[in-house]
Amino acid sequence: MFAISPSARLRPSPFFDATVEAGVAAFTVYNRTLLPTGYGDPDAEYWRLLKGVAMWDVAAERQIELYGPDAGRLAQILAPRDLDKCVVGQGKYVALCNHAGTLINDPIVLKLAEDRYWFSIADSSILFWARAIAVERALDVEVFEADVSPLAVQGPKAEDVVASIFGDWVRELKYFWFKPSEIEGIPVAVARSGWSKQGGFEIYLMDRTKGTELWNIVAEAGKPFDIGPGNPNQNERIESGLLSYGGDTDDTTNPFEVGLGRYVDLDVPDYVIGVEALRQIKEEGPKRHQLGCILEGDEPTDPPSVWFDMHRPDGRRIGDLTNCVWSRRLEKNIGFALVETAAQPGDAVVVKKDGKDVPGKLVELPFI
Ligand code: THG
Repeated sequence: MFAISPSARLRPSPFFDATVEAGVAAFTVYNRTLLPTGYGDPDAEYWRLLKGVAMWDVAAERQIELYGPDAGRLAQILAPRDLDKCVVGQGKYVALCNHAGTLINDPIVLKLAEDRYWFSIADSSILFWARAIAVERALDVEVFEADVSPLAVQGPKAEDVVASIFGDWVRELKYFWFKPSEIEGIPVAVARSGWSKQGGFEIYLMDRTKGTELWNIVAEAGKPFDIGPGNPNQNERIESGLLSYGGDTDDTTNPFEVGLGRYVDLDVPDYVIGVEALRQIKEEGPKRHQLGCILEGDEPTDPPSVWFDMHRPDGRRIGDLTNCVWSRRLEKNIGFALVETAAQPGDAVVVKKDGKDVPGKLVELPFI
């Protein structure tokens, strides 16, 4: 294999040393940050998330901060979702779009104060976007990347672990809500969130010099629950139907095509970027939609993560299989189909994969 050369452009995660100590085996690059993708035992990492508790470094989900008198106004201009009733301490999942209604990121928006928001972003450069819009709309707001790094604790036992560190108040947190806190002098915010359907929390580290300390506090508290390291788990998130922006979307994807329509409010004011295009797309009906696809055969295949052409059995191309993983619960290879809307659950398809025609069937999402 090959190594990735360090550079000042490739930012370290505050948890980097701790993940190396924990035996990290692979990284990807996300928001110009190294993101751990495995510790060498994918079976154990999967079942730990399903049955117990896993902790993982998601410092790569960077926080774009909007700070100043017009922060709320800028947040609403950027987000085609009604933020009017969003209160301090609340987070909302947002389908960020450009003027054409094309998805450009899918952040969680956290309201820290009336004049302070974080956009906890997926992998695209929202800093430049938000700054440009702020200037174009003559807003009184600063836009910068806050050096704040989420550490995920996920799985059915995550709540017990996080409650044992911070107290039982974390059990009352609603989904995507968060609260600033402190542990052994380390400033954090504790949120109920995370990129899995197994439940859990994200601890946002606000002092980057304390990454190893925070990692060790969680690892220690998790010991009675058999905690171990994990990663944003592709197998679980595909079974659960969670979207990967940039993984399952391309340069023309709109929110309605990939199941994010339920997070779009079309009655926000016209000044919200993309809303006019989104209304039109909604009226005309999206041209593609996202379904599940179950492939024939029971030989596990896991990434390389590339898109595969998807056809009808008669050879006509209908779209793409945007990912493909082995489902340990279904014991099948599964993936997301991004296909023309005429293609429906139950339809037979053929996937052009590894030089072969692999038969498959379209199904509703989520798989499980
Ligand atoms: N953590 C943080 N920021 C992030 C991500 C993260 N920003 C980008 C990306 N990941 C956001 N993606 C998602 C997508 C879905 C969910 C969480 C993050 C999710 N959705 C639930 C669902 O689909 O059922 C609930 C959504 C709802 O009902 O509002 O959990 O991982 N910090």
